[in-house]
Amino acid sequence: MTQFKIVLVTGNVNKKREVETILSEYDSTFMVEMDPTLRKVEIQADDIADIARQAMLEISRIVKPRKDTYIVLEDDGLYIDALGGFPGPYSEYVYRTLGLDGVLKLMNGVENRSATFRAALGVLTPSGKVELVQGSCRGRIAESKRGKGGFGYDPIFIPSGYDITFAEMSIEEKCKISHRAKAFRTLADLIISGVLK
Ligand code: ITT
Repeated sequence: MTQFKIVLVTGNVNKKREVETILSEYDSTFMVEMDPTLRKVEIQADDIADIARQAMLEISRIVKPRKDTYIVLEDDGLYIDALGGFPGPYSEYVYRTLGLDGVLKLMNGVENRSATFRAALGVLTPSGKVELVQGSCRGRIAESKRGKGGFGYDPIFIPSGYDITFAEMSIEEKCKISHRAKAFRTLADLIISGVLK
């Protein structure tokens, strides 16, 4: 059976750990590695899909496609309904500046705490095409930070159907339902079925 290589373009080792966990569902069909020589250059845009696609187009100019190898980068965003989708494409900047406490402050007294975590994958296929794959996870913003696992916004995001935050879950539990899990499972199925060549 063919083994496919997934080369992640990310500076975030938590993403690699989670992608490995997600793709372990497919036994040893996928091998996951990070390429520290590749950089995700982010344009300013309102849509994480545009950011991911553009960043992969940049990479496709300098990287030679390889047999059975998929180069993948990911742009994520937390979209809070009551804030008109903020921070969305600015999630990384807001995390670094306002931080989780700042986001909780913005949500002080706000009744509608619904939010969606979105992942947009920019993919360079073995035949040199740039494709986009997306996944999302609906949930709500917690009243306070909870849990020690995960990374980023995990301590304040409670996925739908749960009473605990992503940070209170095991990595296996988060990787069953997260935005990343949905996007990477879709990607895996497209690769295995031969749609993404
Ligand atoms: P890259 O090097 O891959 O860009 P990053 O951590 O900067 O890594 P993004 O720009 O895609 O990732 O993510 C935007 C923000 O959302 C950033 O602050 C992340 O920490 C956060 N984030 C992404 N995925 C998350 C997840 O599964 N749980 C919690 N926060 C997440």
